[in-house]
Amino acid sequence: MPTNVTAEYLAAEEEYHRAKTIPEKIRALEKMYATVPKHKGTEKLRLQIKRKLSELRKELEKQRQQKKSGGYSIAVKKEGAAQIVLVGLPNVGKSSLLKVLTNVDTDVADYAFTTIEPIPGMMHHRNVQIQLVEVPGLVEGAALGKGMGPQLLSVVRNADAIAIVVDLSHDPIKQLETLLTEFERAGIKVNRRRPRVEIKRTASGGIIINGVENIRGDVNEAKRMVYEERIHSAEITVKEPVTLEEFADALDESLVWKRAIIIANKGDSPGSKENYEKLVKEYEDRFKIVPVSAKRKIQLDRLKDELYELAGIIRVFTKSPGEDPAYPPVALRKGSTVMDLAERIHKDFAKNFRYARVWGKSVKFPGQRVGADHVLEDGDIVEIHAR
Ligand SMILES: Nc1nc2c(ncn2[C@@H]2O[C@H](COP(=O)(O)OP(=O)(O)OP(=O)(O)O)[C@@H](O)[C@H]2O)c(=O)[nH]1
Ligand SMILES: [Mg+2]
Repeated sequence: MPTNVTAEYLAAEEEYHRAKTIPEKIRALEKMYATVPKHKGTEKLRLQIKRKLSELRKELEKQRQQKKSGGYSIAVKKEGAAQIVLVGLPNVGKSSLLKVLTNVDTDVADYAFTTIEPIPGMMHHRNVQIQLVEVPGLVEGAALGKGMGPQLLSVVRNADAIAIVVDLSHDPIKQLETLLTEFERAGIKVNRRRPRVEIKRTASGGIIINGVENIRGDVNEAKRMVYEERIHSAEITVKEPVTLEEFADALDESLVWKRAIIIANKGDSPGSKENYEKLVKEYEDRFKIVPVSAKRKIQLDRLKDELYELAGIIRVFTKSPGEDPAYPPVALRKGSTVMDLAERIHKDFAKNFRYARVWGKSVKFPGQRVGADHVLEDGDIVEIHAR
């Protein structure tokens, strides 16, 4: 135990030892993490706290899965080229946005919890259909079990990207802090890049770490973390400089990494200008912030453009042998494969797939023959050959 910790830290630690429930333990550990001085001498301690937090998060999720009676789930089936969730505190204007961006007619009212289940709607923009899903208002403690919190956050975990909605008639910083805390508690990393550490599990051979020089810290500690994750045989490649904390994040398979923007709504209300400026000052490095008014329909075209960007759409053209590419192109998410395309066109196509020929940025030469796992790029032309 480092001797140079603060009184606040010691109080949090005592709280942790007194804590009985998992949520109480998590809250105490979060305080410990926030109050431990950040320097080399406390690195191990910080890693231990993070590890404990991660374990408790998984335990909480396990308990929830076991309790879930009757298979009740509020998952929203994905439709369109991508699914983006609209999340925020209650009453910030999520339904109002859904109404002006999609064809969905849903209830809007000036009180919290008007919406009590996720509501999907389809946004058409630049010839692409993007699914928007309003997630009922999140509150502090949602991830720790408050209300429907855990189910709501699992809808967020499943989405392709996140649009965080804040209300500019109130302090947006507080709203954002609450939401980011709940995301963190739910293992959702927003606008953080997954550290480039590749883990290939192997049947035998123990742990091999390539690129150890990229680990900014004690390599033995890194190895210990691998064993603690119950990985006994794997080839791990550290492709960029990482701290031990980043290395731990890369190993933690319970984390999800999502792209997000902030929709700053109610830009028409008194005090919104000052609140917007505060928000920009604090968060513009990490988030694209789009000020709008759902009520007065201000800046909605720009918002649609930003949501389209967020969705990470590529368009690919399909063609039959000996013919020109077909129009319109098919919209897919970045990172989609030839098989994703085949599935979108027809399930028989996917089932009877043999190979494809591709022209465009994703291949070395025109008409190159590729397999089902080939990753496509924007503007590619694809000829699928099936039985
Ligand atoms: N001034 C102003 N009010 C807005 C705007 N957008 C929504 N509102 C009002 O804010 C209140 C809440 O709007 P909703 O769209 O129901 O908000 P919500 O986030 O879906 O609320 P819950 O579903 O209860 O969490 C309503 O009274 C809306 O009229 C806006 O751009 N400007
Ligand atoms: Mg609503």
